[in-house]
Amino acid sequence: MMSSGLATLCLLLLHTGARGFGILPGKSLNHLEITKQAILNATVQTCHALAQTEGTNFNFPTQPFTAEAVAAACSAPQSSKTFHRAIGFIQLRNIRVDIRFALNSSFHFDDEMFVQGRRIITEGMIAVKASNKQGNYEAARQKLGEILHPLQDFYSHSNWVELGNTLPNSNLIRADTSIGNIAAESRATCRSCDGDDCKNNILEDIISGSILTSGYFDIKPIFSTKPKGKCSHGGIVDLTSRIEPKGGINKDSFGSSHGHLHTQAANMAIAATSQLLEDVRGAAGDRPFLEMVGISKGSSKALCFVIDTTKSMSDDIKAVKSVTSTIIDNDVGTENEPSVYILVPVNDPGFGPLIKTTDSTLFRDIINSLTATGGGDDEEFSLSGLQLALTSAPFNSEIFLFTDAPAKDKELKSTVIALIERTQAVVNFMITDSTVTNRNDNLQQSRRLAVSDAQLYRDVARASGGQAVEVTKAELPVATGIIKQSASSSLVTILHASRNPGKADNFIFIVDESVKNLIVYITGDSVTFTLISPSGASQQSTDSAGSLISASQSVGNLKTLQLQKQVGQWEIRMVSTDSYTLKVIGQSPIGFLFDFVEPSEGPFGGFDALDTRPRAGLNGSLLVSLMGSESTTVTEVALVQSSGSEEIKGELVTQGNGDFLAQVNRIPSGEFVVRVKGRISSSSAVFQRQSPTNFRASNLTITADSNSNSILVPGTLLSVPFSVMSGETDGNLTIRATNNRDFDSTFPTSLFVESRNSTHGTVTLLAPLNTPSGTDVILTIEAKAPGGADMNYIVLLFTVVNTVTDFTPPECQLISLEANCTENCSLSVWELSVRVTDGTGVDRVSLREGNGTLNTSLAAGNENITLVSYTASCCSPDAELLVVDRVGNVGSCLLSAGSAAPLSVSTRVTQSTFLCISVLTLGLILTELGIQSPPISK
Ligand SMILES: *[C@@H]1O[C@H](CO)[C@@H](O)[C@H](O)[C@H]1NC(C)=O
Ligand SMILES: *[C@@H]1O[C@H](CO)[C@@H](O)[C@H](O)[C@H]1NC(C)=O
Ligand SMILES: *[C@@H]1O[C@H](CO)[C@@H](O)[C@H](O)[C@H]1NC(C)=O
Ligand SMILES: *[C@@H]1O[C@H](CO)[C@@H](O)[C@H](O)[C@H]1NC(C)=O
Ligand SMILES: *[C@@H]1O[C@H](CO)[C@@H](O)[C@H](O)[C@H]1NC(C)=O
Ligand SMILES: *[C@@H]1O[C@H](CO)[C@@H](O)[C@H](O)[C@H]1NC(C)=O
Ligand SMILES: [Ca+2]
Repeated sequence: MMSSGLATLCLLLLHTGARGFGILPGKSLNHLEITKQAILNATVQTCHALAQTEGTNFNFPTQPFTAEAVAAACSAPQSSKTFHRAIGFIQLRNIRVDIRFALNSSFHFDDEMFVQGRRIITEGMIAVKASNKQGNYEAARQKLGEILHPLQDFYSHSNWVELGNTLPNSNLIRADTSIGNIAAESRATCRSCDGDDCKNNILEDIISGSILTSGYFDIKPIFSTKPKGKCSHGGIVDLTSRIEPKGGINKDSFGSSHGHLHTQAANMAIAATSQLLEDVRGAAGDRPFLEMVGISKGSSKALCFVIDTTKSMSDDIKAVKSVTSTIIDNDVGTENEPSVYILVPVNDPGFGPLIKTTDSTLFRDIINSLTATGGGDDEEFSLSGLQLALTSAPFNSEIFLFTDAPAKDKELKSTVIALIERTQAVVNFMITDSTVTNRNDNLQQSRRLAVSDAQLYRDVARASGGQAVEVTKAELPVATGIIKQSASSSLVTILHASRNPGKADNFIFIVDESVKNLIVYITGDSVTFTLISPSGASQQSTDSAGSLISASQSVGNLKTLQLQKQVGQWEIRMVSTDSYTLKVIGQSPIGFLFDFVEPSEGPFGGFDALDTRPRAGLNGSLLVSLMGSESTTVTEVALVQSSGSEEIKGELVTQGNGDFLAQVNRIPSGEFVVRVKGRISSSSAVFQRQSPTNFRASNLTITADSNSNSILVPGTLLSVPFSVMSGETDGNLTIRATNNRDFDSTFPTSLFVESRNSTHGTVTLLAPLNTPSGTDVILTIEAKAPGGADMNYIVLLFTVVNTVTDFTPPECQLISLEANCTENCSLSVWELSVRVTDGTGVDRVSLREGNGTLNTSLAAGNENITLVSYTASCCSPDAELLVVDRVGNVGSCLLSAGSAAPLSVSTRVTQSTFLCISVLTLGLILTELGIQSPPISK
């Protein structure tokens, strides 16, 4: 236990100690806000450009931008939630750097670690681009968050701002350039200072010579790493600032040593972040870039099927074909169109491959070509198929698994549940009776899944907040109706509860003004209930003429009720002796997102998102974000026991921007859901939302090595050390490591641990040599306590990156230019052809500026050359080509019709009216012209 003295000290550090732009909200701009502003800006720019190319309207949102307003401006209001989540995830990975790598100066550009810091950024950018290219956006976000941290810190920790620069240092996002004139190790950079004098503590010759330096930092009092004469970071935590030369230069907040320059530093960090995002966008293309930040066309949801395709399933496949067709026919082109389609076929032996596409026609063709063969009436690899779907579907997806057979891979249950908790996916099982042919009389019989086999599916469904629908084959078409309802982009869960074993219980839920299309799902045999509306009217389940239920349907074990809309508190009194689940959903723009977070034990405070289950029985925190309306506030966050009525309410701390930290004094040991209540301020009405997912805590704590940089190099064995700390029990832990790519992996299957002590192990992972860059690898390490009742896991995300040696963008070479532009520009055209070449190959050529016609073709016999022809009206005399190579190096070529070239430097470059330069060269030229002045060495 932490003593209260230590706790107080930590609190103090929270307010004063954060290094890098603060990670806690305050008046100064912190990493969270810097990151968010830049992402909002880059998203607006991208949507604006897309609207221009697509010829649609674009209305700039009003400043300051909000996620809601930007999503709406992008014509994707239904992406609001995924946009929020993407920004939040990138932010949390950014501030994690302060927690995991607090003392590694390379991650903060401290100690003049310029080369090392830049390497983190540029190597990370390669991984981000590779991930985007493979459509692995979560991996891209993770790496993006990690590298934005050092990029932003540069402007606070170095003297870039003090040198009088007004633009970001674009060389930090290029691997093959000079970062600037870096101070030699022996060169003094600061003098001791006191009070106001500290504004000018950097030596004059450093400033006048445009010499780049950064502050030294150390929390160890005795052995300082600060060489003689060097600047310090400054502040209470940095002990080097008490050694000559005393004082510091950081601009982390207004209260910092150089706090008078905080605003400049923070604004430049925003601009630098925008610039990095712009480069990532150039490499990805506009649509994939938007996907990366969580903005998609359509519903922002996946339509995801896992289908048993063994012989007995032909009726089921027919139902899937029909529901897929209906969804595609009704929703394509509307805001309910799934943004991505996923299919995992399961057969025997084996399962997969996973098919993921954004092309609805292709998906329909694939579904229509499914046939039911093989497998007999054996058990199938249904959980393996589900695991594959869970590692590929976007966060919060709804997955439908169709089968009539028991799972052959029951041991994967805990892994699947771990992945459900991490992705908050909702898994619905559509379980049909299997038809078996009796050997003796050759007659066909319908056989229901054994209760114990069905229970596995029920458990997984319940954990995810989904349903295990058990019907006959003939009833299936009716049951698939719930798939259509789940397609709505604004689906919210108002209540989800279950009782196993069944018992009578009363459930209360609040319906607010914003909720439409209120639906109640009940699964269970022989359930009866009484519904009581806010006005006090009641209706029994047996009463079909009541006024509260506008429509109801019963098929197999599933009952669906459509409720009349009445705002206020409803009650449903359930009576059943069999197990049952109750779920109330609706459509509303108001929703919430949350992460379990843990206060950092490091020197800088802040909190980190957990990749594991939280600790059982101890206090814990949740970071909750509200979305959908700017005028909502959280009034209550509670952890509600899933199978009982115990509620643990959290204490709320506002974080600004609609975020709240909820601190509970105990995380329950049993399954629980997260319920949020809040107020819509305009109407002071109360709303209620709930996580569909059931969460569990654990007495085991599992951590994995934070030094690994989440990159997997094909052919190189990666070791992932992990440790597990036990609670009160001792004995042998059962360990298992699984990954979504089936890569070779080793791990200890059993580890002995004493109570309250920890044990260590290592998982190794090997990606085969031919693995493409950008492949994402999701590694789940599980530890089961002796007896198997308690389990914890950690889910780690890696990106495969092949070694990159090409850091140069493609180059353009003029082949021909014909421009007969006359006085009246509308009567004449200009045309040119250009050869675009690159060492590793040209990936993409697109038009960034100009409204002419662009045609590209591969040069015969050389796939590293792309031929480009461009024709435009003389009224549009300038154009810019965006040229991207296969590893994502982004360059640009300026094209011009005539002698009125935009830059007078053109002749210096090509001796013609045609100007072709990479973005990098452009930077250098501008520098030479004194337009921008990053110090250049050599
Ligand atoms: C800091 O991080 C970099 C990049 O991951 C790594 O190469 C270096 O070894 C780390 N330094 C220390 C002292 O751990
Ligand atoms: C917004 O992004 C554009 C394009 O990348 C950039 O030119 C501009 O400086 C950015 N604005 C801010 C405030 O960073
Ligand atoms: C954790 O340990 C406590 C005390 O031994 C026990 O009551 C509780 O059930 C355990 N929690 C879990 C999730 O196993
Ligand atoms: C743990 O496993 C080891 C090796 O398999 C075995 O010798 C030992 O008896 C086990 N301990 C317990 C408490 O089960
Ligand atoms: C905890 O385990 C370590 C080895 O992993 C051992 O050296 C230490 O004595 C153990 N502590 C207790 C209290 O059992
Ligand atoms: C420019 O003028 C020449 C000579 O009149 C003609 O052959 C050529 O097609 C013209 N080019 C364009 C792009 O109009
Ligand atoms: Ca290249």
